Amino acid sequence: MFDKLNALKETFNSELAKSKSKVQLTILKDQYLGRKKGKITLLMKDFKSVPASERKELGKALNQFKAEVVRVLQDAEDVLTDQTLEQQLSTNSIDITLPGNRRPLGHPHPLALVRQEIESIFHSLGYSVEDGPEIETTYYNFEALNIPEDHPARDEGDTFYFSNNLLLRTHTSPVQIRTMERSQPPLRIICPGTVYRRDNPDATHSPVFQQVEGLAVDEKITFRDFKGTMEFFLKSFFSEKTLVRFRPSYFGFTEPSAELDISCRFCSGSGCRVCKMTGWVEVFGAGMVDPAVFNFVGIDPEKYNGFAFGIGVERFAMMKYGVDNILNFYQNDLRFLRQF
Ligand code: 2NM
Repeated sequence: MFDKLNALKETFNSELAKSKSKVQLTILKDQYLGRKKGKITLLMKDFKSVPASERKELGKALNQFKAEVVRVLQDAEDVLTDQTLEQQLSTNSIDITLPGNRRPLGHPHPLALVRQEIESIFHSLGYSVEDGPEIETTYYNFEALNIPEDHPARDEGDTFYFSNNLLLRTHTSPVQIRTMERSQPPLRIICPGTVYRRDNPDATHSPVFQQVEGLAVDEKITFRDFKGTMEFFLKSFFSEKTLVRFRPSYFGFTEPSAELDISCRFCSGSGCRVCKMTGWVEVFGAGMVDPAVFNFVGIDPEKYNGFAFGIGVERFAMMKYGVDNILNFYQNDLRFLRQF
């Protein structure tokens, strides 16, 4: 028996030396330690035939050899695991000091930037922001604004109608009407939002565009308050040296009404292509709220008055950033958008 054991030790050692892979190690393990036909297992089964005098010593030797085989096979497997890992690291050569791939971070759209700046200036004057529906009734979009039934602004060719009395709002004025209906003065609000008009798209027209309309209602608001607020706003938005001019105009919902011009920012008033050699550029329309509007919303026109204005966000963004085509804001071309 001892001879068999010694012979087995030798063959095991030589076979172990030849095992160069995990698969080979697994086969070797099975050959020696397998539950049914393993060489050591079989030797242990033969134990019964060993004379009693030899049993103790042989048993000890057998157990030692079995433990040795288990340990040596595990060691050999560990060595192979380390080698494989090192090999992978050296051939794949991952440089863990390289910076990671950063996800591109978004940023506000230029129209959002301009809207936020307009909001922030009026916020500093005590105005708050009001919101309302983009689908409106003819009552809120026209009627309550003193725009008569036969006014061209109501025309099907200018307005997107869903039905006789349902439409996409053509300005954010209905938000001001709704606010005046549910609250009494003093009121200082601005209404930013998307509006819709049936215009063919070109360099200065988009059928979908953004407005910030504003409204102040209180006792004894004067035309001077109106002018001062508009001048403060335009100087804050463009620059301190901006000159502001009020030209008489007409809107159904304001009386008197004005178109506001600023001195041309591109030629400082000396005349260029942008201001068509006039030195002035039209920026928006405004006026003192017509008493008829107050009557629609249940505000007493004998006690209160106020002013209102309607700013086109795209127009402001084009002037501020020198953009010559409004459609740039709606084409989502990243080469354009990344500049802001
Ligand atoms: C403009 C010009 C002038 C305006 C008037 C009102 C309201 F609801 F108070 F009557 N909201 N917006 C207004 C006045 C809008 O846009 C060019």
